[in-house]
Amino acid sequence: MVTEALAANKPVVALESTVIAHGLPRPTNLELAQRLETDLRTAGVSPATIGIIGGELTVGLNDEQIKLLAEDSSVKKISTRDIPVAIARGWNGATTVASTSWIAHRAGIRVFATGGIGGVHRGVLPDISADLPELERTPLIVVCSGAKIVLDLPATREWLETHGVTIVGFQCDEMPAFYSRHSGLPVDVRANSANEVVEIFNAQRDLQMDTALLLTVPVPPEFEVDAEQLRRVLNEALEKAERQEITGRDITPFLLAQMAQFSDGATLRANISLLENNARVAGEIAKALSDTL
Ligand code: PSU
Ligand code: MN
Repeated sequence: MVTEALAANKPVVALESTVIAHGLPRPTNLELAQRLETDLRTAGVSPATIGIIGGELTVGLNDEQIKLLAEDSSVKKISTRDIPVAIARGWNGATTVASTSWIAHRAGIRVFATGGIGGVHRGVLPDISADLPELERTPLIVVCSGAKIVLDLPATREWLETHGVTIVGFQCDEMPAFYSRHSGLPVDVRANSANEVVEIFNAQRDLQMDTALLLTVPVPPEFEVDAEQLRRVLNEALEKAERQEITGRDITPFLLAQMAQFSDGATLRANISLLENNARVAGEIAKALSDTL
């Protein structure tokens, strides 16, 4: 179905699966994954949730495959470096922003919706998500609510600037900070409509630039987490991660789960709301883009 929609230049939006398998608690994760797909279909857009099933890159997971990734705890978190291993070993894997982008672009998809991208982590050991270099070399529109609040946001913003990734604020001037609408960091340009976003993306393509266009959309105001509460639960989560020496691919899921617990679900509600909203905006962009093809 995704292949047919792409061949006919119909709107398609890619969705990642790490957020389903490792970013949200059960059973919320499965409900959300299904709702994102239903909402996109209702809006006249083909959803393409991406993951790895039995060692096969799968663009447009079916209901049963989404259920598997949501419920089976042996499912691995697959970033770009893990793709060849997952293929060779026949694994089931959930794909991150980095690996989803890599796969989506090669399938001919142009628009991808997620929650918050990875970036430069806080702390002394340089830990930089593979999401960033993938944004540098993959010509996609990535719709997100900025980088995850657990990261070093100024350093992440600088990295994107150095590597030539254009950050477009969707109806905002400030880069959102995932659960918060504010980071104090500017976007490169504001776009007030889907058409304005598409114009910039098409200019990048005409120039044969291979960088992604990072479109940042703030969390809907009614679900934004209060700044003081956010600071408190983030510090608690960071301290706990340090005490338990959590590192590498485990750190992001750990911090998100801890914050949801410490905030009595406030960060989880924000996460769900921004994922739904970003998918909706991505659908609008995909429709505007397919009108220009
Ligand atoms: N957005 C969310 N929840 C998540 C993620 C994004 O709302 O769990 C995932 C994405 O898949 C992203 C990954 O690529 O976290 C980043 O992990 P790391 O920092 O290990 O690269
Ligand atoms: Mn890392």
